[in-house]
Amino acid sequence: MDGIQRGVIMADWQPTACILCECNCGLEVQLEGRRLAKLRGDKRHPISRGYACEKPHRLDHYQNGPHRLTTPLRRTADGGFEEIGWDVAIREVAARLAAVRDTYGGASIFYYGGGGQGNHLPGAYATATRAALGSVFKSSALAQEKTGEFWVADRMLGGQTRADFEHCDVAMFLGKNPWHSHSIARARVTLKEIAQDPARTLIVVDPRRTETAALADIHLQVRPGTDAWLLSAMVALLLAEDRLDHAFLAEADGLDAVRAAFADVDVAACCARAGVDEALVREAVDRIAGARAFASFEDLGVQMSRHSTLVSYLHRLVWLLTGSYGKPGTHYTPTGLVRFASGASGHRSPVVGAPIISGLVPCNVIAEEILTDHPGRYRAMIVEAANPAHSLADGPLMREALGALDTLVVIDVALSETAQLADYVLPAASQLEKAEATFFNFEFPKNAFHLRRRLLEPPPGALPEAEIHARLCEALGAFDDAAVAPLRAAAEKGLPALGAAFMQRVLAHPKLKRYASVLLYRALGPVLPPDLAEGAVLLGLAFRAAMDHGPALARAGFGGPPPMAAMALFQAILDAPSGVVFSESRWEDVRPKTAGGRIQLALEDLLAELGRLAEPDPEDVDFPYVLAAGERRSFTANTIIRDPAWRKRDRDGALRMSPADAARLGVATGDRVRLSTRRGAVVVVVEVSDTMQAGHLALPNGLGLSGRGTEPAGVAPNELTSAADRDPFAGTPHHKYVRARVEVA
Ligand SMILES: Nc1nc2c(c(=O)[nH]1)N[C@H]1C(S)=C(S)[C@@H](COP(=O)(O)OP(=O)(O)OC[C@H]3O[C@@H](n4cnc5c(=O)[nH]c(N)nc54)[C@H](O)[C@@H]3O)O[C@H]1N2
Ligand SMILES: Nc1nc2c(c(=O)[nH]1)N[C@H]1C(S)=C(S)[C@@H](COP(=O)(O)OP(=O)(O)OC[C@H]3O[C@@H](n4cnc5c(=O)[nH]c(N)nc54)[C@H](O)[C@@H]3O)O[C@H]1N2
Ligand code: SF4
Ligand SMILES: [Mo]
Repeated sequence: MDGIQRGVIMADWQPTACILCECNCGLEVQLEGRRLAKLRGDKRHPISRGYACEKPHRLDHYQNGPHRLTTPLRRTADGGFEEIGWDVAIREVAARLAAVRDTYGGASIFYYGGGGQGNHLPGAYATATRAALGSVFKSSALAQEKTGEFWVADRMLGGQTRADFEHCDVAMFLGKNPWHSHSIARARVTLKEIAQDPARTLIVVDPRRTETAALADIHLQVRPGTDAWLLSAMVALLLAEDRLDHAFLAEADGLDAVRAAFADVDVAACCARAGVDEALVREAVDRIAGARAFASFEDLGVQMSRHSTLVSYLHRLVWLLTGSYGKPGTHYTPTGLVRFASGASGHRSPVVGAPIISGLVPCNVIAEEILTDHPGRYRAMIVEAANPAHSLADGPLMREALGALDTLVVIDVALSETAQLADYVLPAASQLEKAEATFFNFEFPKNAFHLRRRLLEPPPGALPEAEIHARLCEALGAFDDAAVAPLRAAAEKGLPALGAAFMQRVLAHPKLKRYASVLLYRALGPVLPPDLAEGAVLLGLAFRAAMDHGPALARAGFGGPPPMAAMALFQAILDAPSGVVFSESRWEDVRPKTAGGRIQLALEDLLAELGRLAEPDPEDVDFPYVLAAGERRSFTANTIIRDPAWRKRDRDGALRMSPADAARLGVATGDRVRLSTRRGAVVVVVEVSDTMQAGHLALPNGLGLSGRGTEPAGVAPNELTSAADRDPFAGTPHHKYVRARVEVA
């Protein structure tokens, strides 16, 4: 019996999932008391199929680290915290936020977060609390990475896209290192398969010879921040040599405008500016244009660098001009359980007037929207499952802004950098102490959803977010027992009765519909198995999915009228501890969802930007290096695990630098240097790495944490970044392009 170890009886392997990146690979865990003693990939998970990287084996540092909070905290007059009971906490938080709402309006209550890499149910329940408070504006990490891409994708194709790397013959990763950062299912297996097959080509665009680049057939080792030039050259070559898929482009508008805009692009000059050999660029273009199926993924290396929104656009031109859309091995719009992003909303933020894309205020303007005497400023904030004091640009400015709020409420498992600034900290049950899930469901044609079951009781004093939001709504008087009682009675009779009561009593009433998530939790939660109670909201989400994606759900076995399909799907989610395939789409149904149903190739505002690329970069003699502030490495996971002891290697998160720069400065691996930018300065340990090009520096993300449960290790990258350093269209930060200087410490 392999279940008996050191005298402790271990339970069987129990299914759960990894929470350290968006892949959420299925895991199996053996518990030893409350310890996550053994972890392995879960072969029954429909997407990861047993795959897991090295990181989750040390997940116990998340579950049982010294950072865990077990009682609500209230700020004291002397600036410290005191422990308070839940009743007091809920009553006071509700009263404080209601007072802000009543004095300044609900629009002054800002919501940030809602989930990280492993937990999206908090955001679903928070919709009810936000409705009760009249909160209008919100944001999350997506508004510092993906909103530029969302905006472009929405205008060109009417929806977000992902790529099918399993079936492509030419793959490209643009500012993306999936060997470490993953984001695609079973990344290392897929990368090796492409690399080892002589009939397939792997192209990597990255200034650093990353682990992924080392596997590539073609590594376009751009100078940092020059992707706009490289991609302009690629598009210009496709046009000049007529390597276009004309049959495909018959369904697209704007080709002539694109042609005209690229007529003057000087390919040789662009390649020179990007620092890449023109012959290699031509070879890459030749492989892409000649591909049977081309799949490509852009990520932070370009989305957090100069011209990021323009690059998202040029990137799409490369794959649309070659017809790489709507065929196996190319690009598609996933059939999600919830709509993940919705492009432009046309709204603007109240103070700065920044564009709100996919409902999210750009992260880089949040501090500016607080630190002002503008009447529309944010005065209170709820932060849930996010750590903006650490993760947003310009840490010092963010801390000042969070400190200037009338009320800051933080819902977290740890006393994070953000929680340390809060007026109230509400301790959440960990992601193994409640049912939890994410909406990072991007697979195609079969797509899967995984509701993980609770494996451990929360410690006394910590509550699941569902319960926290239900209590806050009740304290705010959002609804009363009379609204819940008939739903509860129906739930006790079974799902069909609840479904009917829910449609009739909640969805048909605009006032109650806003509280649907929490009403479902109150009515259905107690009837569900206790390890699935927080999954109640999924019934409502399944209803929406059934309305939006009937045929795809039916192909996966959830047919019939939407209410029937929704209930069958919900039941299947409850019954599948390792996840369930919920939709099956068809490649022939991958069609642009733009207003006219046609692909829009010409985005005039972005085409106009091309002209600006001819301008020379001013030399920056004071800050001659380019710093990538926030690289993904083997043992980084944003700030989800706070104890540096979890990292087997690179505990202090070294600053990577090229051998040439190290020689010039006279430093070696292990030495300390002073790294400064216009915003700040830190002292950091150096790692000399021949994967770096001269003039380029890289710091890992997620380090430099402070406070209870952590020891000093590494530096916080956003002590060095500036909020003003952002994309002119989407407001996303230039974290990968921070001008810097290095001196021997
Ligand atoms: N191990 C680990 N995995 C993670 C995470 C984690 O914290 N740790 N976080 C998850 C999250 S939240 C995200 S968003 C993803 C992000 O995943 P990635 O975007 O892959 O992560 P990064 O390492 O930040 O950046 C990718 C690459 O961009 C390159 N780069 C830097 N500057 C430039 C440039 O100017 N041009 C180009 N073309 N490339 C450039 C870097 O050298 C780096 O290899 O990772 C997820 N996965
Ligand atoms: N300079 C620089 N800055 C960056 C980046 C970069 O590359 N460079 N990357 C950016 C990117 S892509 C991202 S995604 C962000 C990530 O930054 P954030 O979105 O701010 O999130 P995390 O660091 O993942 O913090 C998650 C928080 O959730 C808490 N938590 C964990 N489990 C639970 C739970 O069950 N319930 C609750 N309520 N809380 C929980 C953790 O303790 C932690 O405080 O960082 C961004 N910041
Ligand atoms: S790939 Fe991501 S989700 Fe999968 S095991 Fe690694 S860190 Fe966890
Ligand atoms: Mo991210």
